[in-house]
Amino acid sequence: MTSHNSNLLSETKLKEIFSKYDINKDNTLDSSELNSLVSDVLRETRNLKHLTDEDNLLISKTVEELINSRDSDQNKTLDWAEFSAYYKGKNIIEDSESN
Ligand SMILES: [Ca+2]
Ligand SMILES: [Ca+2]
Repeated sequence: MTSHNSNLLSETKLKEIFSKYDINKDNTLDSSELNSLVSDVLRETRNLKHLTDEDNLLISKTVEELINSRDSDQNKTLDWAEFSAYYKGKNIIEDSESN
């Protein structure tokens, strides 16, 4: 049994998340794809069933900030390199202690 003190997901798992939310499979996450990712993360981490207007506002703000700060090539989407750099810099997803 191995336990990690770090909350970081493995790169494999992170890649799974990336492709799961990459709905149109263009290998980048656009703002609407990021929106559903951030929504799910928020729901999971706060154990929410429904998101309030306030939550949705927070989500779109987060997505906007994400793109503004992490979109190095400024094409308004986050590719894998941009996304993983973001994740490593700022832990948005907590490890769910899955076995
Ligand atoms: Ca996409
Ligand atoms: Ca980009």
